[in-house]
Amino acid sequence: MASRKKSKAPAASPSVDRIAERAADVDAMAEAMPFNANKALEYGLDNAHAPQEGEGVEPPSEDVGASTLSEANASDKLGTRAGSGDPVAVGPLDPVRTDATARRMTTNQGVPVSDNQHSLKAGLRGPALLKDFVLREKITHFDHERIPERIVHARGSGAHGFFECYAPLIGITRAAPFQAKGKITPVFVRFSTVQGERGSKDTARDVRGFAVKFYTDEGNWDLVGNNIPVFFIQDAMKFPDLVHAVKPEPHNQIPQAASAHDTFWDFVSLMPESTHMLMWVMSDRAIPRSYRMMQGFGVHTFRLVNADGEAKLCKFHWTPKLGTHALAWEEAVKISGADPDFHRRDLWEAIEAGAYPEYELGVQVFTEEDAARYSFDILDATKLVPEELVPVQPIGRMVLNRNPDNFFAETEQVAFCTAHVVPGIDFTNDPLLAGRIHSYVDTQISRLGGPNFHELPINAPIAPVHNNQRDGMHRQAIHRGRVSYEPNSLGGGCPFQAGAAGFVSFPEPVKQDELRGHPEKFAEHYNQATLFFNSQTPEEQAHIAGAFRFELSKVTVPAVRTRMLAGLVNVSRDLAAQVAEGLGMDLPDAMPRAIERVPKAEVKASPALSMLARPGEPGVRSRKFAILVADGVNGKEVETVQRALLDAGAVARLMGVRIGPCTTDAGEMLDADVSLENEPGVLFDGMIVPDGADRMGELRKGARTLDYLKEQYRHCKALLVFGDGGALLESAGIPGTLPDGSEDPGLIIGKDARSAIRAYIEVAGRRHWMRETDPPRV
Ligand code: HDE
Repeated sequence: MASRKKSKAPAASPSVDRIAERAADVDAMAEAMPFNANKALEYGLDNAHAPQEGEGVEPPSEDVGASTLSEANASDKLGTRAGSGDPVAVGPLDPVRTDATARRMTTNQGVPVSDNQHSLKAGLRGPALLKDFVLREKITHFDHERIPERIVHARGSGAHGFFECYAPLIGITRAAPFQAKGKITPVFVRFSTVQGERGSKDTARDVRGFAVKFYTDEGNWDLVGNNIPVFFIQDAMKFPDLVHAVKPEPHNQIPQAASAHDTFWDFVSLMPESTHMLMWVMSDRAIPRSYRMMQGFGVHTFRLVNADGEAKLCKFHWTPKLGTHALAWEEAVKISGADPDFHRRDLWEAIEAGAYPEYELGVQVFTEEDAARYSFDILDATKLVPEELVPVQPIGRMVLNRNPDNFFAETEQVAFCTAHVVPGIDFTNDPLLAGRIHSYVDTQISRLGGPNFHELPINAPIAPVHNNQRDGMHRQAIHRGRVSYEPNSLGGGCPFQAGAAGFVSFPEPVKQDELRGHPEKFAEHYNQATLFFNSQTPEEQAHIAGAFRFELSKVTVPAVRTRMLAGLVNVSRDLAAQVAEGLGMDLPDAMPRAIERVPKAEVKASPALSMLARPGEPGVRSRKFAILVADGVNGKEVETVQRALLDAGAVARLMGVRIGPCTTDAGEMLDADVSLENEPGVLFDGMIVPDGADRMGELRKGARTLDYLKEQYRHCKALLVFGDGGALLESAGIPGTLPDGSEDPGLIIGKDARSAIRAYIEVAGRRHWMRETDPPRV
């Protein structure tokens, strides 16, 4: 009430009768509003530009806002009167967190359950009885445990954390998280794949969702982005078609979590604006090593608006502190069998171990006038703004420091909506964004069973919620009082509109014909696809060519392959030729362009687009290594290596033929916590093979070890091999040098354990792609 414009209602005349007293108070309050003073404020341009705070009267007594005078009669259930005035889910999650430690079991009605092992029967061998409400409640609840999965982004993992602002951005935006240096805003983040179903593998070639819910003190702001800064299509109208094309084909539901099939490539090859996005999706961006090692982007151009209503345009970027890193494609395929939860587990374990993922938030800020000069349209979501044109300014950092207590209640029920913006953040006219503003709220209504999904604890803001919306499925709040409309005088005019303190849409002038279409600049489809391809290192370019070859080789209709190749000719003749060669096809003519005069791109190469230009912090913090052990292993080497890895912040697991104890050459006991069988080598960033005799000597030469070494080598990971390491690598068929004959920095033959592991740690945090040949040598 503090900021509200108040007029005081005349004091009600004293009365012994509370009903009469209340009636008098209500009447006095209504009388204090002889007319609707807010009404005149509803009209005129000035008021529309600067909405006024609502007027109302302060109630003369607490009773006037009550639903009933009997509210004073408290009980264990009722509690007291109006409480804080805010619904229980608003604010910290503590009041809704439930813990059964040392508690007895009850039904959902709180009735203690005497026996949770048997259904009620007529005699020990008799029929089960319908009146067994305990069984029926349990089974009925179970029957309804599942809710519809997300139509896209069904597979995901979430974490809590915080955002910290580096410096106030008051001149640029009034958005709450950016108002003071060091200001902390709680966040919940959900990472996801797009195509696959809820139980699908994590390591599919796919775009990753990067959705952040900021619980700001001015309400929730959801930045629902991806790990790729552009999108397949330019207009929301095409989204259902895109999704139908990429999802498993409808007749046989094949393939799961994969774009390598006819309908996807049929669609995108007819939709040349997808080409830029396809370059990213065929790059290693689509097979990240970890959610902790990928960038995030808001994709659309947004607006930042300051307290004076001045706006600038903006693109949002998340940059991981650990750098951007990818898996090798073959490795991703193997991981999907060995551990379909690879990314989920990685995120969970890192947070449990205190290796909190951290990302810097950056913005590219530019004006409408700047944008008008660009060769591309900033409302076209298939285009990015090159960093060489507008640099990214860091504005804060996000740290993910808490795993959810319950996957379903939090990660599954979290409802991100692009419509959730706060004062200071606004939309632009990006036609893709416009569709999203509608779609996300709409989808939650069916997914979460009604319009009250904002009351689920994970979705409720920390800012107070008051409005006149009522009822609907699963309503949690019990609203006090009889007023649920505005204007009112019976509720003292409350809740009153916030005026300029509220969300005021940026008043973008509009004077256009209503029509369906896109501006000319949207018709240019290849400049930035070429920019992306040309900005990649040769290794990255080779991976892109390999990915197109793989995906198109799964397309069974030759005409679709040809059509796609024709599009690629417009990106890079060289790329198209490599793919054609890989498919055993002739290079077709270039696909006709949708635009006659191609605008000249202002940037020809953007090193910032290469993942390899973003290695992040050096070292191996939070990376996962296996040290091979068996009876007779050199215990000193194991100890030195393990200690050094742990000191470097890495995870070092002892990998045996089976889990359990083994004895070192010095007779000490080691406990292998993973086995060659239960955690295949693909799940590790590197493997170390110590020296040893006995079983260790045999194990070193065994087929499984040699396979692992080969795999590690093929996936370009660093190897550290002790003892007669050279011979061991040779028996695995591993070449001692890179294809160009130079030394392979990722192959270390250890003599002195201390210096060997030091050298290994220097090179083990990245991949040694220079090793690759196509086809692979090993
Ligand atoms: Fe989404 N998208 N999308 N999307 N999207 C959904 O919302 C949609 C788009 C993104 O972890 C759905 O709650 C339309 C772009 C993420 O819960 C749905 C259009 C970008 C997530 C939906 C797009 C995204 C979603 C499915 C084109 C990157 C997961 C379930 C107009 C900027 C959020 C849901 C989470 C989820 C619609 C395009 C990112 C159906 C109509 C572009 C990260 O509402």
